[in-house]
Amino acid sequence: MNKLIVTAAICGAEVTKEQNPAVPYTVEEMVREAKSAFDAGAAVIHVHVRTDDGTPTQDRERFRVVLDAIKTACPGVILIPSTGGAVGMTPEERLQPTELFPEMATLDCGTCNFSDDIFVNDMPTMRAFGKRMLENNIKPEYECFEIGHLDTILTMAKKGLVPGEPMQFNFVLGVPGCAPATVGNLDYLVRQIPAGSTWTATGIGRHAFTLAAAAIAMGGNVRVGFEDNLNIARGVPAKSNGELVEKIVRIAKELGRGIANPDEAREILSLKK
Ligand code: KMH
Ligand code: ZN
Repeated sequence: MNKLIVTAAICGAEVTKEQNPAVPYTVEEMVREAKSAFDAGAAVIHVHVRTDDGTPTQDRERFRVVLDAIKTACPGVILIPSTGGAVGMTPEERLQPTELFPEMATLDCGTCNFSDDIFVNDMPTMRAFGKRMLENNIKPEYECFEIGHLDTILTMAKKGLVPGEPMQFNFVLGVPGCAPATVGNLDYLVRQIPAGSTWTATGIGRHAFTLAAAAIAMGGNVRVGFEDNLNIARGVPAKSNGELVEKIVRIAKELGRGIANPDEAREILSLKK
């Protein structure tokens, strides 16, 4: 089994300081949270950005400042800026971080309910995002919230509309309104992906650590962080993203999985050095 790649989704677009005071908004807070996760063993940071008052934004210059600051604080770390942004943003708004030529970025694989909202990723949007990633030589992390999302993106890859193999999938399970975070669902999805692909599991809320434990045992990779889960245990707010990553590292060590550093993660993800 490959070493485990741990991704920290440090901020997200929906969670707030009211829910957990450690949720980062400012550049300094973003760096603090990224570094806590990196020092604990995260090789990858999934980045959303906010204005200082916490409002989600996809502003290219805000991304530039935050990504540069995290790179300085966390040498070698792999950064995956979000092209999902927050529900309600336009595709053009969401695509801004791709203008910075990151080595990876998320590409969301279909429309779905998202709690009380609808997260729109219709076919024209996905084609535009695929085209941009092909043009800018960006490796997508394919975010699948639903079973059908995987089939959609595999069909697009076959047609050359999005970057193809080796593909990296993130199965985000447990978003209210989407596929539940069960081991059965994860197993079903993993069985459909092409040989040579890599995958990550993200369990939302109270499912974060159970789904992570299953993914670690199955040979996949794990994402945790405030975007997905604010608590270190039921009813106990995590002090930092680093504390969430530390728990994953402990579980992995107990199960005999080593932790990939950024160089090893680049190798596993077939990224250019
Ligand atoms: N904020 C969610 C609506 C992504 O980063 O690509 C979408 C999201 C996915 O977080
Ligand atoms: Zn995200």
